[in-house]
Amino acid sequence: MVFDAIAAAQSRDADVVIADTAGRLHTHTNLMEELSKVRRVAEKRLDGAPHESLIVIDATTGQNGLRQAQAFAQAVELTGVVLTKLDGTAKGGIALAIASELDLPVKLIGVGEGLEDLRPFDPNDFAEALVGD
Ligand SMILES: Nc1nc2c(ncn2[C@@H]2O[C@H](COP(=O)(O)OP(=O)(O)OP(=O)(O)O)[C@@H](O)[C@H]2O)c(=O)[nH]1
Ligand SMILES: [Mg+2]
Repeated sequence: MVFDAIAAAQSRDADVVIADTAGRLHTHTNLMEELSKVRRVAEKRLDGAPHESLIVIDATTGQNGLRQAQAFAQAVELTGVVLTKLDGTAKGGIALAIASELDLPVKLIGVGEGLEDLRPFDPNDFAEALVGD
């Protein structure tokens, strides 16, 4: 499917293809293998693809988020993290563990359910919200 999507995008001269994979538990080996396959298929259709592989982590996730990110990083060579649900009470401290253990940057944050609520990550804002000013 990602193969066809890239082909269609190329024939329409599109700049970006976003492949949104279905959520899965990192403990499900066959589904993690499927994820690696999506990556290999994209690579086969277009040199250098996928240019980004982002894992979406809910800010309310505790230490399990680190294990999730580790397993996903092994399956698909992650390039970054999207940290969602920062509009709730969770401050997203798990991002620190992921950044230090896996050397992965947070690239986007989610602060609500609207399209405009997906925003670039600002390290200063994040640090202030985490420890207070
Ligand atoms: N408040 C808030 N809600 C969010 C945020 N991000 C996602 N949601 C909501 O959480 C719910 C699940 O979001 P999805 O984007 O469907 O989650 P998903 O991980 O793609 O789920 P699957 O594709 O089923 O694995 C939806 O109701 C979203 O609107 C966020 O940053 N803040
Ligand atoms: Mg989804």
